[in-house]
Amino acid sequence: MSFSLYAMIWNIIHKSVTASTNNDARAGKHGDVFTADFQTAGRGRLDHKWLSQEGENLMMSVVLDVSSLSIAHASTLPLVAGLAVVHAVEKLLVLDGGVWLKWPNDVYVSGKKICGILCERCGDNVIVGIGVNVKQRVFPDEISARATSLALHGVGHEICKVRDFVLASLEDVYQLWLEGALESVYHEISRVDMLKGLTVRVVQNDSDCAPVDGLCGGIALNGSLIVDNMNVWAGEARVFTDASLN
Ligand code: BT5
Repeated sequence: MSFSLYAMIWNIIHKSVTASTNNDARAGKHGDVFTADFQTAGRGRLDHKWLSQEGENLMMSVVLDVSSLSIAHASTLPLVAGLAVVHAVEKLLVLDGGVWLKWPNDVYVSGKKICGILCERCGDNVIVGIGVNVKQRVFPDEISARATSLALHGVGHEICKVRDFVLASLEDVYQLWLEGALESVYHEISRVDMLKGLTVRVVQNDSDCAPVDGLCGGIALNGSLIVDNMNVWAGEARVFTDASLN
């Protein structure tokens, strides 16, 4: 397969059932896109599970070669992927201002999660695993209060259409980001930053580090979350009211 970094050719490899498309993508090369109708062991960050009804949602893992980039540059790819999904969902839902990027890389609509992203480094590549809830209307009890889908917002798109919108957005944002146009990418990230200006608690991934509470100043250019002038690099952020922090 031939490709140029500046004109992506996506190579779609589909399975009906797999353990995790992120596992499949370990054998992939730049531009490969692994998709599945069902994952028997869909994963989120840490030990979290990704739960998705068979044939109802988009599950895909995109392989991108980042070997020519600095570690600092490559480490902001999860946010770029999140922004690409925000742009795609904005187009699919035609909801002005209602689609948000929740640091580090979830996509929310009306306070509920519609997409989760899991980026994993594998040699020269980053595997960008993207789960978007498309047709599912009923979710398992443990996530039903927090999950939403395109269908629950009244749109009945086919999964392959959602895939193509996400890949087109990813190509646009990825190219800007590759060319080093970080300022314009971050201008957009700032526009859709769900936590900016809210009081948050961030439970850090490193369990030796205490949770960080405070006013969120938004996502920094280096990909960290600013909380009370501190940079938090990895963790799970929750929004609190002032009262609940006491
Ligand atoms: C994520 O992790 O949100 C990343 C999810 C990535 C899924 C894709 S699907 C294709 C590829 N293959 C994989 O195996 N994974 C990727 P995290 O931020 O840790 O959030 C996980 C949490 O989201 C879970 O603990 C649940 O609380 C919640 N969750 C699980 N399934 C969900 C769903 N379908 N919709 C909304 N929330 C969900």
